[in-house]
This record gives sequence, structure tokens and C-alpha cells, in this order.
Amino acid sequence: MTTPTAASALATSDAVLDREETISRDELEALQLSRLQHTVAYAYDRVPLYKRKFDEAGVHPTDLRELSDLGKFPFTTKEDLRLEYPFGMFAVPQHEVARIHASSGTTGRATVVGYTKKDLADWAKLVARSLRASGVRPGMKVHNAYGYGLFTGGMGAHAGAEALGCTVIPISGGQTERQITLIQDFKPDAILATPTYLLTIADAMMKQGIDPASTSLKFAVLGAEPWTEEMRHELEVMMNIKACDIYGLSEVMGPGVAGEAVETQDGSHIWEDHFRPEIIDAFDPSVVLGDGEPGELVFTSLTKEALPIIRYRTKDLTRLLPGTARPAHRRMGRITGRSDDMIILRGVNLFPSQIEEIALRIPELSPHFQLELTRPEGQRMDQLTVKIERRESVTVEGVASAAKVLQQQIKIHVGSSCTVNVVEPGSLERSNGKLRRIYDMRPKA
Ligand code: DLL
Repeated sequence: MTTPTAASALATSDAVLDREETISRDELEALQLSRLQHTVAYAYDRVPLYKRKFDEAGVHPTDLRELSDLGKFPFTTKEDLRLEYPFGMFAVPQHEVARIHASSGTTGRATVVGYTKKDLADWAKLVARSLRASGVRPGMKVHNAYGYGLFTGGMGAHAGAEALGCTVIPISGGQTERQITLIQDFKPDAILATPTYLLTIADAMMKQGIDPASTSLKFAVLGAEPWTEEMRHELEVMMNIKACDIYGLSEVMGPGVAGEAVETQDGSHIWEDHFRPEIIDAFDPSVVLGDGEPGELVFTSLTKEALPIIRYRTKDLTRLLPGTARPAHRRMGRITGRSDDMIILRGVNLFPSQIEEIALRIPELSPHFQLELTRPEGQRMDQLTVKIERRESVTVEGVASAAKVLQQQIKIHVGSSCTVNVVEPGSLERSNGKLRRIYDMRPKA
């Protein structure tokens, strides 16, 4: 957490908030209950999958009398959306669907999501709210480097920035040289990107002899992949910006399910007037955990028309924390990882974000790393190799000791033995959006 500067204090004092951002927790929960009762009945009446699942579980929408009754209802998973491909989850006729987005579908069928005109307006409002919380103001120029297309990042962030009253520069992801030219020429105040893509941009600037701290950028709103406090610090110092988190997922809406306030920088506030979050035990989903306890994040939409979503299992691991800058809206801790991104190495659970956290505390090492999993021939044990670039300024002797430190720290904090391979600056693949950190080269079972 960084201390608020005069600039960020000023940035929040002049903001006009939505009424729902300032209501009391009691008022918010009353609103949640009525919206939840409507949503479960609406989903049951309009989406055959929900009717079937509720009936099988022996629950009926009228069983939802208080918020905790939500725990009686069945979960929805990515698999459900895949099985209903393409439009089986839609609760409105196709002519009422104003837009469709979809996941890339690299692992199986794409998951398809739809929005009515009202859904799009709500989405834009929530992204606008998130950007405003993160310091962006009407009239600012916003460089949007989230990918446009079926991915929700580009168009979702775009519509939110427009709704806030910004001048949007819709560059999309990739074409890093061009991004740099436009940042130099158009002088944007804020940039929207994945954290690793912003790192790619900053890195490319340095290669061109441009000091990334010298640009017009003051704010960055970063998300779509896990990142750490260490990465925040790295980007803030390197670029002389305030960097805040934005969270979301397409099945629930897209970016803007939660957003972070620049004056506290203490995790994203979930916009609970539109989404009811729960944390469950990922290994025993019947257990709903209390606030503060780590587990898997689950969302129920409260206002969506085209694709109401009931108890969607995100697979994102985090915990719920009390609201701060927006007291009625709970915050989420940083996503430590996704349950399906977890590496199980000789019985020890490991997430790439743990490596990021440790590596960035070692001055000789850069934030550019990847994890390779192998199983050498004839061996039954898996091996982890951390490939990480050294910083430009480091000597060969410095690298050897840094590698050792990283290896020891991983052993101490994570519990895994690994090989560390420090490689030359610029030799690892750079991010264009969501960065792939894990390369699993183990023979398929
Ligand atoms: O990534 C939506 C988005 C776009 C969010 C732009 C923020 C900014 P999906 O492609 O459906 O949607 O991927 C959703 O990305 O379940 C998380 O695992 C991860 N994710 C998203 N935001 C964050 C974040 C978009 N702030 C999946 N921190 C989610 C960590 C995040 N992980």
C-alpha cells in the first residue's frame, strides 16, 4: 500500500460518486435481497438450465427469504456455459441481445455471453465508477490498451471511459512501438492495460531511450490477470504513475465487477449493488466461508437481463475484506491465483504470483520470468525451472548470487525446490495482454 499523495487526494475530492457508492451497508443489503429474489425467479423462469438445476437440488426461488439462503442454490460453472453453447444461457430472445462477447476457447468450446442494451449501460456505469475510483476524471485522455474484440477488456473499458466523459484512444493490445508513439504524441493522462502489457510498453520505451517516467501518464488501471504489490511498486516507480486494480470476468460481466480506489490502494471494491459475492471452500464447495477467510470467489448477478448468473464459480482464489474508501462495498484481497493455475509440485501448491512477489524483492532480477515444468526421462518427480531475466545493470557475479537467493527464498516461502536459470534481458517472450507464465512440458498422462 502506498501513502496517498497530494495528487491522488485531489483526484478523489473532486469526484461525484454514484448514490449506491455512498449508501449504508444495511441499505445495500436490502437492495441486494430484493434484486436477488428477482434474479433467481427470473433465471428460473427463463433459462431451462437453472430450472433443471434448481429442481434437481430441491430449491425454489421462493426459498430465498434472506441473503444467506443463497447458499441453498446450486452453483453454475464454466462447464455449464460450455454445454449450453452458444446461446442456451440467454434469458432474453436473441433480438433483445445487443452484444455478444466470448472467451477465446483455447481449452474447449468458447463460453459465450450476451448483453441487453440495459446490461451494456450498467456495465459502462460500473467501469466508469471503477475508473473514477482509480483517479480517472471526465475530460482526461485515456489510452485503452486492452484487446478489442470478443474479449471483454477492450470494449468494456472503452464504454466505461466514454461514459465517464473521457477522450478514449482505442489502440487495443499489441503494436508496442505504435503504442509508444501515440503515448508520446497524444499525451494521455491514463492508461488501461494488463499489468504485464504495461511492463512490456515501459520496457520497450527504455530500449528506445525514452524514460518511462517522463510521459504524460498519471494513472494506470490494470487487471485481467493476477499481479502483486511488488509489481505495482515496480510499475509506479518506473512510470511515475498511480496504478490501481480493476477486476472482472466475462461470465459475470467483464471488467468493472470490482475496482480499486486510488486514495487507499488496498484492493478492489466489489460493486455489491450489482453482484453478490461469496467465498467458498474450493475443495468442499458446500462450505460458505466467512469474511477474511481465503477461498474461491463466487458471484451472483443482481441486475443482469441477458445472462443472469447464479453462484458462478470463478476459480479465483481470494478473500472478502471490509469496505474502506466505499464502506458499504466489500473489498477483495488480491487474487493469489486461479485454482486451475495452481502448480502442484511434489505435493506443494504453488502459484506464479508467489514467484513474482519473491523475485521482485531481489534487486538484480527483473519482473520478466516464466515457469517451466518438466519430468526428466526415467524420473517420476516433476521439476520446476524458473527462467528469469536479469536487470540490465547487473554483473555476471551479481547474477549468480541472485539466482541462489531466489532459489532459497522459494524453498523457504513456498516449500518447493527448483532450478533458477537467470537469462539475458529481452530473451523471454513479452506480454501482449494476458501473459502466460506457466509452460508445462510434462508428458501428458
Ligand atoms: O479478464 C475481464 C477484465 C478485462 C478484467 C480487463 C479486468 C480488466 P476474462 O477474460 O473472462 O475477463 O478473464 C477473467 O481473469 O477470472 C481472473 O482469473 C482474471 N482476472 C481478471 N481481473 C483480474 C485482476 C477479463 N484484477 C479472469 N486480478 C478472472 C487478478 C484477474 N486476476
